Amino acid sequence: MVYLFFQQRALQPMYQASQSFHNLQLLDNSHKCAKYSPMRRNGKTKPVEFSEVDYPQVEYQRRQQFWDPIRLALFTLAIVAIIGIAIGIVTHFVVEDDRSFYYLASFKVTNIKYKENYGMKSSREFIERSHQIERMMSRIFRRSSGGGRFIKSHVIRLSPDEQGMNILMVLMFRYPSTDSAEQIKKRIERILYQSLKTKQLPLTINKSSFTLTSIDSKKMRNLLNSRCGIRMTSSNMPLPASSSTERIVQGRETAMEGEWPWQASLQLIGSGHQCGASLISNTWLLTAAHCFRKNKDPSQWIVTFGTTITPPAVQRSLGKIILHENYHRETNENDIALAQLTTRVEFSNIVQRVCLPDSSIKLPPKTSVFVTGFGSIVDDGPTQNKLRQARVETISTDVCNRKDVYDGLITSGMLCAGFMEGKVDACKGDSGGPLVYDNHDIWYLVGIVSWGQSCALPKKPGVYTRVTQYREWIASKTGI
Ligand code: 4AZ
Repeated sequence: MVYLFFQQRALQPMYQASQSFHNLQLLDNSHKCAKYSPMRRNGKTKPVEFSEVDYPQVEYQRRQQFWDPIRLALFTLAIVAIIGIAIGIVTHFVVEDDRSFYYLASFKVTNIKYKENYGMKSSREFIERSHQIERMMSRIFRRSSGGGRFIKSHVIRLSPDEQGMNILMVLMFRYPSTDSAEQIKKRIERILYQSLKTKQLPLTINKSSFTLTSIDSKKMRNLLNSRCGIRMTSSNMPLPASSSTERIVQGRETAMEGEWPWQASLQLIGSGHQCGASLISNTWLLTAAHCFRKNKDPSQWIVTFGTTITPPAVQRSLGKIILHENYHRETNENDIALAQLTTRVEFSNIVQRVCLPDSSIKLPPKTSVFVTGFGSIVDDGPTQNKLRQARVETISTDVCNRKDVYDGLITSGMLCAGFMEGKVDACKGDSGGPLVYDNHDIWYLVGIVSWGQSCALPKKPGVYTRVTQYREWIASKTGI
């Protein structure tokens, strides 16, 4: 195919030249042809005249001149080079195509004592310890010779052991699809054992306890599903942290399916989208209490997941609505509610739960957080069919309570986020939806869109329900 294409292109100009400029060429070359011509009249050289019958003969001679040995050699060389490059490209994309390899690693660490809170995945102790282990794995594999092959690791479980504690984690790599899982396993073990010998690692790993098992992507996803707040692309790759967006008012449409897999849309049958909500387990959603002002009857509501309202990726009905007992519509205090699905949703790359933060977690002012929703992009505008996202920053309660801002209306159960200059904000229809914080690629629900004076006005940032304040209330109603 490649060869034919080249040949056609190489010969085309020659034919064109000889055919289009037939007459002109014959006149132009007349002095050269005359030299060899036997036709002389009156001792004078006459221009050679060719009849149509002579033409193929001339063309043949011209071709013979063109294909002298050097040209022929160069042409053959070029063809061979092109075939070589084509084979290289095909090999690269077909044979050398990389694919993901997943492993379950289990090992003992002997220099750390197990703490009871390690059993709770949302505890600060579990989070900090798992980050330390994941960072260590990253150091081991990223700095090794095949460093670019390591994608990431996730701790699945920390459990007690007489010598310290047991760690169970998944490791993800990308290698050429032609490599076997066994070959890669040997490579991984070699890198790890080498690091145990030569690197100063913060954790003492008992080498003889180390086991590595190759697992498929389904098993890997099931294992990761035991953890919240993880985003994956459809090809089972972890999604990178969102790129910052400068400008749900002045935000952008969400780029990818699965970017905000906990986002839900709460819809009143017959009236469409009303509010956002966040998935916190297979059956529970967290949202704002004010979303149910119009209607508290669960049978009148449906819930959808996915980046568009129509068509939805997944749809469920509601079985139960629990409003906070102390929700006050006049002051917006305790603007939080739970909604339970009639049937559970299975976690996938598109539907996933967000992590609830430990009640002790505090975000300093100006921390980057993301708000997402199907709300309007201008005050009093229509609902958006495509999910939108915006990066905003946390604002301290002291600043938010200033006379020129919200003049003391912000209570301990509220959190302000946005920008003092306005411009980027949640708006009508985003209510009940998530404000999330990324901690080492694990996403935490830190706020619920609650209220604000209009949208995106200067000195009137968005006000969110402070989720950490309601951690015990959520646990008391759901057991989560
Ligand atoms: C609303 O009406 C609403 N700018 C939500 C968020 C904000 C204002 C109003 C914050 O649902």
